[in-house]
Amino acid sequence: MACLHVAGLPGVTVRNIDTPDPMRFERENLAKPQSVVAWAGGDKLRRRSDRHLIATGCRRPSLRETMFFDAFNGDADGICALHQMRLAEPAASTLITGVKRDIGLLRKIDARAGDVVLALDIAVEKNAVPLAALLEKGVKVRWFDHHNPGELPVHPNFQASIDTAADVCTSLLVDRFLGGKQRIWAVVAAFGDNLHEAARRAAEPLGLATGQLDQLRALGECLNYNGYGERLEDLHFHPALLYRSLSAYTDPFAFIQEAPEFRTLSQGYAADMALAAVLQADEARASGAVFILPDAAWARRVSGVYANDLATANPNRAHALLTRSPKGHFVVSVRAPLSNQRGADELCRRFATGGGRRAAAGINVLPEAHIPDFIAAFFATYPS
Ligand SMILES: [Mn+2]
Repeated sequence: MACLHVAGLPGVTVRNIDTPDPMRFERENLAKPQSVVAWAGGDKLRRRSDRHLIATGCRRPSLRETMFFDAFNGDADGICALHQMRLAEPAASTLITGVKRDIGLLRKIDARAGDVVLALDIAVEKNAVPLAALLEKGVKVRWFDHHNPGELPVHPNFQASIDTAADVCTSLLVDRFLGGKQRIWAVVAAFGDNLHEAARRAAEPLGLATGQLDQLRALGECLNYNGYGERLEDLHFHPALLYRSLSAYTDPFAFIQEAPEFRTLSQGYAADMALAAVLQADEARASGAVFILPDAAWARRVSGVYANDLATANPNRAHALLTRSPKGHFVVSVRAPLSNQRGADELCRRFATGGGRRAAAGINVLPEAHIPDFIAAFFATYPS
């Protein structure tokens, strides 16, 4: 048994600290702000950021409160997946997100044993190294995703719901997990991921009017549109802020009616799409078309949603959009034909920074000199 005087808390003595070296324990733990600081016998003593000590029952030797980290793709699917989860399981969490293509999010998480990470709509494969480190540290990780995961870790702290079927998105997987409790947000996300049929199928039990479905589609497209850009500065809203604003609404129609974010996004979307509509294909065949977009923020924002639009308008044709980055390379979005949703991931994975899904994939950095190789590979994947 050791006695310990709590630094900075005059008169408070904690007894029964179950540690072989109480002085070291004090040094390492009591100086830390805003953490659980001591665990004494059967009682856990917590120090809130200043001078409150609260005794509570303690079942495990945790020295601080559990922290929750939500790592989510900054597009419609990621945002709506998180919204569904946090409506069902509210928690104060740290948000980790970025532009849609910024999916190496786990390396930004500083978690400790007992903390909980929720990862949504980001590929396991692109986070394999930090994921393994978190699991080994004793962090619990829950994962929902529909991108090609590579090899999945087998670990008692890892729980995954991954389905790469072409008509599934992460929000639909979360919807499955929640038994349809927040279905309407899964519908928004499916529209955002350009899965119109899946969105309408998921919406059937909700008995919505056609006009309402059109509104949900517009919302999904706007949230998705906001995720595209090379840097956060290209975006209208940081995806974490957009999520925070959205998370105040349980009803998407109220968000559409009231939120200034929706107005900004729908106006920006219309303006950017008007600029895209006058682009000519660089190379167009019956089986596929390649567009090259200029180095402009509007082009970086609109490329993904314009690719979806082209795919919907020409369901038998594959599409590739190459957007010039300010750094000189090209960022590539590929959409398989809607009538034959395959090949996009394999095509993109042949290039060093490529990845994605069978129906929709991309390459983050395509050097200009590799454009002819890419175009040849594109038409080899989708021959006339
Ligand atoms: Mn998705």
